[in-house]
Amino acid sequence: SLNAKDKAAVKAIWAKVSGQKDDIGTDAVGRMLTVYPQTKTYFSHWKDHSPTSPAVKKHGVTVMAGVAEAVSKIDDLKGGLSGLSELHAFTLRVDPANFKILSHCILVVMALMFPDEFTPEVHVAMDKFLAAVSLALAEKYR
Ligand code: ZNH
Repeated sequence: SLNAKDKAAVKAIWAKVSGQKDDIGTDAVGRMLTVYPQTKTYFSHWKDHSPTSPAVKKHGVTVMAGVAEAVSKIDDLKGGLSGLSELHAFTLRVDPANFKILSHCILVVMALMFPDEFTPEVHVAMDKFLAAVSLALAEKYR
């Protein structure tokens, strides 16, 4: 799980990138739908799944608002994200395997957008953080 050093590294990189979180989210969701097209099934009501579509942008903004909330609740992700976990488990019925896929896309986009900041230390801390977020989001599934 996340140690004090990981948490500090996540907070530090988030302070640098959060101003561009909407762009990170849009690119990450666009890549998720393009690279892993099976993820489109959850968004079958959208007219356009291309990376530049307004629906992709809107959902990118939404997802990164969730990530921002997770950073603010980094000391209690399971408690802090329990409502979001219930939504994904019972209402949206998203297969939790997809959390890993989106996490991967977020990491790729951060590395591309912030190549100098994305050191191996930041990489491992963000990877552990997104895995912990995914675990917290999967908490309510049964
Ligand atoms: Zn999710 C929604 C977050 C992943 C699918 N999301 C959502 C929201 C949020 C989130 C915040 C909103 C809520 C409300 O409204 O209340 N997600 C999130 C996060 C993550 C996620 C943080 C990780 C990291 N999701 C995901 C995935 C998927 C999804 C992977 C699939 C694939 N979500 C979803 C959907 C929705 C959501 C479908 C709904 C949308 C609409 O309605 O529009």
